[in-house]
Amino acid sequence: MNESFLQACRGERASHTPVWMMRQAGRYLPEYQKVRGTIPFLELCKRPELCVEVTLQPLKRFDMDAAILFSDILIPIEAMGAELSFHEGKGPLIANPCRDAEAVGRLKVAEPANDMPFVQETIRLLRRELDVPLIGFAGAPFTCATYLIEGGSSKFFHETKKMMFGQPGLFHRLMDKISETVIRSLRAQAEAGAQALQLFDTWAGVLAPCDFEVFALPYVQRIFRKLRDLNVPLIYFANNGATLIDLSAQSGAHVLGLDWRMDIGDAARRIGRLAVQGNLDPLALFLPPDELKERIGRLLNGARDACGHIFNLGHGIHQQTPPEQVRLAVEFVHELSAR
Ligand code: 1CP
Repeated sequence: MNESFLQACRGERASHTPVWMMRQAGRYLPEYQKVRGTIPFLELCKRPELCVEVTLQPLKRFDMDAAILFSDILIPIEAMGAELSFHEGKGPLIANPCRDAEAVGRLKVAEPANDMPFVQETIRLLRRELDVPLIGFAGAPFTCATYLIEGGSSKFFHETKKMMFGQPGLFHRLMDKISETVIRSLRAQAEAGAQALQLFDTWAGVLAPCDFEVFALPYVQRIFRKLRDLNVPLIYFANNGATLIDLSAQSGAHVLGLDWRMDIGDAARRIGRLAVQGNLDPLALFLPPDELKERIGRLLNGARDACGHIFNLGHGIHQQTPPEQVRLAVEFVHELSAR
């Protein structure tokens, strides 16, 4: 078993800086497109043998140091009672957005063993195949809440903020239910064999720090507090989170994921004993190889004093990324960080 990822999460020195990439299984790979050509996305997420195949696709091509479960942050949302569908080019849609007390009351706290058993089954199957650690994940409560309240993706988060500011009590009740679902989902994933857990807070960056502190962070803290006993690394990724970094450092995570907008060395100095994960601009994968290598070298150097560094992108891989560039980036990280 290649332990470099888990070592870096614990702040231990590994033989090289471990690397994986957000959305490493996905639409930039022709073999993923081939599977997707036969089945809609949401159905794919519910077929363990296909989720295993898709999770393994990037690991067959590239020397990644960790695998991430193929699933989606909206799976537990559907399990709570959201009428979820995905539309080509439009992203997720929820037919019954959750905007009043009745709707919040109707949502249930999901029970992973009954409501999403395919996730745990995928993990059990994957663990038999993998020789790198497997990362499980969930959406952070605020990010999940935006999808539930807006009814899909959003640009201005009008409905979310209307509830947050206008009916804070109701918003907190919704966050309670989501958080309990996330806790159960992540616990079930770890019990099935996930060796690290990441919370994706994709939309945290649309909040002012004062609102993040009141409406989002306490739930992240609760989730990590309740999962500490699992003894697996806990990773918090707040996208567009440069202004939230000092607060994020109080989340209870062992590792902070960073987007590319912040300097990794500055972030590492500010967060002290936590490990960092990140943070190459995903579009840097389009650079000519020599410039890509130079940039990766600078990033590794910037993170040299961090208490553990896991190399990653600052957000998900873009669909148009040439797979060959991903292979090169992984090679450069390993070559330049070999100790
Ligand atoms: O058409 C397709 O094939 C679907 C594309 C796709 C894929 C490959 C979606 C739809 N989700 C996924 C997989 C996925 N999603 C993974 C596992 C794969 C991996 O990382 O290797 C993970 C971890 C996610 C998590 C996820 N889903 C997030 C958080 C991370 C992030 O990118 O910020 C979010 C916000 C989603 C929601 C989602 N899923 C898919 C879409 C189109 C969206 C909406 C994004 C938006 O609102 O803009």
